Amino acid sequence: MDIAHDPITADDIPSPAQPPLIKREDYTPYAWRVPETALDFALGLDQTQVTATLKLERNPAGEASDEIRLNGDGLTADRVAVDGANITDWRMDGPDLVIPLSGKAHTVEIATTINPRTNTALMGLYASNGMLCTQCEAEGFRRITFFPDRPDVLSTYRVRMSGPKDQFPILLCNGNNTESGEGEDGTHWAEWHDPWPKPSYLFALVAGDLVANSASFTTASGREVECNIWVRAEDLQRTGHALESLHRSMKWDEEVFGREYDLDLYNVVAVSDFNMGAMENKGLNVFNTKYVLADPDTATDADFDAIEGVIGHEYFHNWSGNRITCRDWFQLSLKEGFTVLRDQLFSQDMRGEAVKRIEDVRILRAAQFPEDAGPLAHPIRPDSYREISNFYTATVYNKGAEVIRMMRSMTGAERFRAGTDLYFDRHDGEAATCEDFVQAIEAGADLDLEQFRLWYQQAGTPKVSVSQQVDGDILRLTLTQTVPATPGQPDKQPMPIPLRVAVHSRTTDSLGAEQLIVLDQATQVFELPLAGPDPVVSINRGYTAPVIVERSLDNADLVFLAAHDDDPFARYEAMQELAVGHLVAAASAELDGAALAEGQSALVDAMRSVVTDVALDDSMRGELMLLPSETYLFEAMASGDRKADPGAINTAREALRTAIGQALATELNALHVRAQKVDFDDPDGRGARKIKTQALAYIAMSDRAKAAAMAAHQFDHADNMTDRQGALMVLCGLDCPERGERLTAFYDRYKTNDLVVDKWFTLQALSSHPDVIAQAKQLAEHPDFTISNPNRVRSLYMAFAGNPSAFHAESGEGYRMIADVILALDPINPQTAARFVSALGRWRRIEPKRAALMKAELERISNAKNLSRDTFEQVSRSLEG
Ligand code: 0A1
Ligand code: ZN
Repeated sequence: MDIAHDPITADDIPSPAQPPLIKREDYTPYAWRVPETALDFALGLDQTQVTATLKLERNPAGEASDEIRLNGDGLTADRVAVDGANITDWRMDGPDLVIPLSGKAHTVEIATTINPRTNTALMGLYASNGMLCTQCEAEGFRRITFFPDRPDVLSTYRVRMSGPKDQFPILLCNGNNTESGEGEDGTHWAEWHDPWPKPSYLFALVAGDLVANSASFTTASGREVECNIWVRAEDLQRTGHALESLHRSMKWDEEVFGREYDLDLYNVVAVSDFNMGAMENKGLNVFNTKYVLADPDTATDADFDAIEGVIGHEYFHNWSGNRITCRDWFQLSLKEGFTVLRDQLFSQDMRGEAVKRIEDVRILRAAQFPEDAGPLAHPIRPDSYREISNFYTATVYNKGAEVIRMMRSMTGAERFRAGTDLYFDRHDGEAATCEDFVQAIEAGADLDLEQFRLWYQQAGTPKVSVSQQVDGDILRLTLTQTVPATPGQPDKQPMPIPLRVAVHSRTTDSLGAEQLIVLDQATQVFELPLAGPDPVVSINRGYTAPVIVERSLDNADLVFLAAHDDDPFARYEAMQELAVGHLVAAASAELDGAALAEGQSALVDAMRSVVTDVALDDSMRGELMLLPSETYLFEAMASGDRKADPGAINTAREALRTAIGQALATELNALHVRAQKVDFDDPDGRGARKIKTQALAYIAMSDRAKAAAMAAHQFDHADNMTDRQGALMVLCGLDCPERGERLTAFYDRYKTNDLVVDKWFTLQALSSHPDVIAQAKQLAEHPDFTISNPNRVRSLYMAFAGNPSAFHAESGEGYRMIADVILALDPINPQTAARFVSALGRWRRIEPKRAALMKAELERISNAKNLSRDTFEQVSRSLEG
């Protein structure tokens, strides 16, 4: 099944200002194969000389031609040789090198010179903190040397690297270190060989002054793998958790997916300048320090969890991504969606399923739902792009994972495993497509996915509306699905939506048995057995489908589900539904005084049972205590003709938090006191830390002075970062002397630790303090602020853009600040700059006054000269009709 495309669109008409649109349907195999690649690097921070030797053979599947096109980006060739003889009849076509080449097989040698120090885009070979490292996904390798820089050209690499030994004592590359030695004038060299054919995006090289935390792992078949976490010497004592997480990931993948590691060496290097979280280069992962370094004094429980998740993610890519890679970048979700699912299942097994599932759904709703409802919406397998970096999105990653999770929900874990086994068997060593994956699951797990393929084609979050009717001892559940129109896709077809459901009885307190139903038509009626009178339907339990369920349940039914449902996710969901219903109605001025009071009191009752339920584990309690975020409420409010009103949502949400804080003052105080007594190492310590800050945040809504004193006390006596940061977060929202004092104390204590200084910026940029805009402006002038480090930029400006009361300030000042940062960052680091555009891109769903201000900022950016391809694409999509 395919979605109809217009025969010709404005996108097809080339314009000098528009980077070309690359289309999935235009895929053709490359004309040459590159079975072997040899690279020689003479390393220097200001000048690195690269000599690439490519063994080439005709690809029988490729088109015949009498030349070869090698991708480049900002390169010039110092020398080109074919079969050992220098040639001069090569030409440049834009950034690419084109060499006349006929016949069947040749060796091409190309020399280039690059300057890592001036590489501020952090793609290709660049300098970070005096070391050299690479980032090649998606198209960074072409900034190092001319090459067919596309994922379907697989090659084995032999690499020689040399450089000054004092500056770069450690020389790392993919695969195994085959030889090393000393050179002249204080240089040394190392040779590396990676036996596994790989695409260029998985190439990596690191040279620097690093030390390793090492421990070997014995695989299921008894092979020893040396695992190293490489960092700067001062960070060594904060690498234990990453190393343990790596070992846990290796074991888990053997046990759960039957996948064993395939080299004798696994290196992870932490770098402070990195555009994303981490990168799965074969045998040499490069990580943002944020996802490696942790100890209880400097990292929160959430940081520890994120490290475990990202270490797992990159490790799992060794099979889902490296052994089987993508045919082209439209297939990105093949490796990313599947690997996110694998890392989610891993973390569920390590930390408990319920809380992890709630966290993942929260991320999906916060990051992916707005994307799917806005101008940047795209299917998990996009149809076109101008800059592939813009498609490393929550849709490709997180919705991609949900789509594969649905397959697993429909088959059960065992059959799903048979499907993934077949996928790994069939496609090992290949560059595959999403269609290959679907076919393997169909055959291996015995599941018909014909209609399910629509999930790969159609963008937009489906809505499922629910109505029910009792007929004797059965309940007729009528479900209707609609998939909203998205850019380029006005009409949608119904998709299979697997939903775990149960029918409970409120009056008899009995819980119905769970079953899986699959809604695959526009409207469908399901007959379900009743468990007793007053049926209450629990639907999408465990969040089996990434959809929005629309129904109007009585508050009493929702309170019942929140307190009694046997599915923990359903309890959480009922709490959220109760809060969303109330807050959207309140923000839309649909409630009179009595209705407002009734809604608040239902939520206060539900929250009371959450706060006081002794049977509830604190980690789960912490989830249930969280109200839906303002961003999620915007999505819920912006429906049909109704626009989101950030000011009204903020007012309604703050009023509800105040009501909860006031009504439950005693219970919240007791909760905080109890949690404060739990020791750090206690098995219940994590849960206690989570709820203590939640309790403080509510107390701050009703008694600011008391909360300030309690938070200052928590801060002063904290023996870990979770408590310290939690207390400081609460203080940051208050206008009190304790705020400034503790912010200074925090900075003074951690000023030499970049990751903690990032937290210090974030806490202030995220705060609900009335002067947050002025404070953020001041922070941009702080000596520790630099626009060239992505972590630091995100710590201030991503946090600010995610702070609704700051970003959506009525004056438009928040929008202006984000547009200014995009314009300032674009020439330095376009990839990171473009990531800020989506915040402004939501203008169509916001009330008219703010929408006009947001749009004006997008227009200001689009009028700027020499915009990068990255920012150009995001801004133009955001402005298009
Ligand atoms: N494949 C990596 C993500 C990644 C993508 C692009 C990058 O370029 C800056 C870096 C990392 C992952 O999924 O972890
Ligand atoms: Zn990934």
